[in-house]
Amino acid sequence: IRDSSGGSERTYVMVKPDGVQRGLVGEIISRFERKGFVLKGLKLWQTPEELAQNHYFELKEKPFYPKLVKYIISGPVVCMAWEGPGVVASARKLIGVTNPLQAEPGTIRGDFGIEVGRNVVHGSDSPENGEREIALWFKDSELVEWEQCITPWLR
Ligand code: RTP
Ligand code: MG
Repeated sequence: IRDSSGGSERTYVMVKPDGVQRGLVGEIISRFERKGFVLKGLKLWQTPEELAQNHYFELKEKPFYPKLVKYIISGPVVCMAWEGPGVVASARKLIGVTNPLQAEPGTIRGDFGIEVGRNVVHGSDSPENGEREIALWFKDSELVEWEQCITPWLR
């Protein structure tokens, strides 16, 4: 739908079941919002197992894959599509490295986690995967095309 060569790109961010249970949804949305990215899709829902398997298909051979899928379907998640220049890499920085014990303070995982299997949040690792994951988790009708009026104050 959108030409990512135009300087803007999209990423898929998800508050994982532990983040939802712990009441971190607002905190996490807030960090992306204050950074200046634009929210294009948002929903809370219970993930079907097949979707979780599809989302993590690249990790299918990893020993932790079955536990990972179980974790992702263990409770509701909050799905987000965020847009902005460089949003994929920037979201990964805001989120922090995979293992929360290694993640820098100030990052979401660095501030809120201690366990790699309970690392609070997901972010796409490339613009291609951003588009793939947004298409996987959202119907077209759940994504809203809108312009943020404060953009001139940001960039
Ligand atoms: P994510 O995809 O969730 O944003 O995380 P990531 O890119 O930082 O890490 P990735 O390698 O894609 O792994 C996906 C998720 O699998 C779980 N994991 N467990 N050694 C382990 O037990 C292990 N390694 C990875 C984590 O929940 C990780 O976020
Ligand atoms: Mg990943």
